[in-house]
Amino acid sequence: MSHVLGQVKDLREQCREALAKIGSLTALQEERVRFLGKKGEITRLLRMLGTLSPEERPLVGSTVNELRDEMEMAFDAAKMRLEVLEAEKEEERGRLDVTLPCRGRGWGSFHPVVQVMHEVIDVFIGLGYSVALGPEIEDDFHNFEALNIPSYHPARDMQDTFYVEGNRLLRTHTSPVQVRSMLRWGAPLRIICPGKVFRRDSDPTHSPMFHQLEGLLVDREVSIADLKGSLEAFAKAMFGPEVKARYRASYFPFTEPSMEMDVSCVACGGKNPSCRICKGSGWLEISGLGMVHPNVLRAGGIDPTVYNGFAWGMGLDRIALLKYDVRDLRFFFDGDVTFLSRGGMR
Ligand code: 2NM
Repeated sequence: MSHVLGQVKDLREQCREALAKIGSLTALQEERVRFLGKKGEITRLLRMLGTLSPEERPLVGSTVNELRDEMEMAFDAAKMRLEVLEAEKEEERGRLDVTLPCRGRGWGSFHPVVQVMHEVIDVFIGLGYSVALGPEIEDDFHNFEALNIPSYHPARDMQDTFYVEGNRLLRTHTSPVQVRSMLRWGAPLRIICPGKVFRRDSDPTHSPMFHQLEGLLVDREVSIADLKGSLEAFAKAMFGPEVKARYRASYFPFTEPSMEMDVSCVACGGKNPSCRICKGSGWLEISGLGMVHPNVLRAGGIDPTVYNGFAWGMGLDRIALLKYDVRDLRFFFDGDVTFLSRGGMR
């Protein structure tokens, strides 16, 4: 038997082994060149035919040709198999796994001051009050004159009030809404007025724009006990049933008598002499209040010989400051979303 036939046998075996190991189309192409290329193994065998005797040549030649045809078919089959495999891998890479948890987009939330505003509104709605709203740009009559604030009062000074064109001003409190409500609805009246107010002031505890909620009740034979009833019900609903209240004499042009209400410290309950919230005093100033001055009722078109009433006002920003232990009031208005969506402010 020709030595070439032995090489054909070896080569068939080599090719079979090589094909079994191939894992990619690039490797397949390299092997195809090694066996079937112009300078490959088959070509080498065909060249050797010239060294054989004429008797041997036809049989060996056709055996080599058979091997070549066999190899070509084997390579074609392997190519198809690998193409299918690689297509499947590619599809796997691009597949969407709908069971994966999605990336959160983050939920929006109400501004802390608005949250406090809604809490306070809810409490007074429960006590039978209605919400009244009014313009932020006001006139001298509704913001000052009708509230018994005389023209020489320092609050009217350019230093304290933002004046705008046309003899108008940015309201310095929400009381003008109560004047408008008295004129529009008359007595009896039970309203709360939440909203933005403006004063020329800016430091860690003052912002030129802040939020107030004022209340007004007008009826016959209203007493200070009624006022304390409303405000203490509010304090308990807002800060917890344990909270205590105390009153200190004060002065406002629009009420007589006037007082301020403190509540026992929501952080330490008056038990921590170095409390950051109450500065060790045990008390927090929450609200100014009083019996509505007869001049104010008269300016509101209500007869003070028939009706009387009480009113109070509080700073919503200050309550939010205490509630969320924020150091600087101005953080509330810097628009920093990270601060505004901090834990506990949801
Ligand atoms: C306060 C304190 C005391 C008040 C009075 C009135 C009105 F319009 F009825 F006269 N509204 N709000 C008032 C009374 C406001 O804020 C510290």
